[in-house]
Amino acid sequence: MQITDKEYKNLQFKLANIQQNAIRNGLTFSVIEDYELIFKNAEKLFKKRYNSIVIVSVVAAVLLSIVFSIFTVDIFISARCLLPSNYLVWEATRPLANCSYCINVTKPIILRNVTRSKFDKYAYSSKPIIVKNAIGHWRAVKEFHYDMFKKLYEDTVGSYESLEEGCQFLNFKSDLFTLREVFSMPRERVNNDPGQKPWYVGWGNCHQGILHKLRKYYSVPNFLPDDAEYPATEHIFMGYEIGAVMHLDYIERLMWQGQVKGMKKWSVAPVPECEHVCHKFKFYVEPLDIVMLDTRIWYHETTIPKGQFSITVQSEYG
Ligand SMILES: O=C(O)CCC(=O)C(=O)O
Ligand SMILES: [Fe+2]
Repeated sequence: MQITDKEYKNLQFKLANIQQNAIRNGLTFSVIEDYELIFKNAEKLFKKRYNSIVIVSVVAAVLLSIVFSIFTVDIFISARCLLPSNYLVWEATRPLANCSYCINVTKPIILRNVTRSKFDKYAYSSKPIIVKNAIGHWRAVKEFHYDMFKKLYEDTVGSYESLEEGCQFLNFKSDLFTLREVFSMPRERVNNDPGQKPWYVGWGNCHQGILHKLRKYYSVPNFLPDDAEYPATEHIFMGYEIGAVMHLDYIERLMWQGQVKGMKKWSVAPVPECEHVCHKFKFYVEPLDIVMLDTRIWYHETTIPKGQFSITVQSEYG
């Protein structure tokens, strides 16, 4: 049972009155002591209530900080906005992984000259895979540049608007919040000249006109399984140094990524329930490689080595 401040004050006032009347009417101290006992009990009740206020405040503070951390984690972790709005809740409630996908895996499987039938046994293994020299035939390798994307977006009506209407723009840790800002940077920053802040961004090519044009520069790897399904759009990631912080992706399929330009360092780690049997490790993806990773169960973080400018085309299969 708890009493309010007001009730406590009232009780105190009434008890004080009774006590004074009692003394005035010549009542003995033992009766007064009884009243004092009631007082003390009332005080205890008040303290109890005070304690519960403290407990409630502490719980509220903890909850608020969780909400705050979820919010900030959301900002920093979102590698693709396909993530749930509440990353920590999703991570805490996702089904536990069967660790066979990472047992004895300490580096990616390296494949060369891969055909669909050769790739078949790896396709859904969820093991990290690099296919070397897989995109040398893409026009993107020669023609993807910052200026090429800038021109394409500036010349296409509704291109920027498509990114404001549900298409994904990811600034990772850069201070650039729209593609318009990315394509308005001073030349020194574009080139990451000494003293400039490095930048790294990604976006979905959802505008139909842009998608149609960009798909002429690359193609879905032809060794992916016959029956695989693909999303309706791809993502472009480009920039210097920064990369993505450690995260899991909330996506439907496995990830593939063509490394069009520059090198990218990947740090991957198993999910916590597999940490006792699996290991984290790092690897580099070189220009013309395709990397495949089940980003739903491999934590991953990326960085672009200093001096490199990375451009990748990224999508999913499954
Ligand atoms: O390529 C990157 O820098 C990050 C990619 C990523 O997080 C992903 O493909 O899921
Ligand atoms: Fe990711």
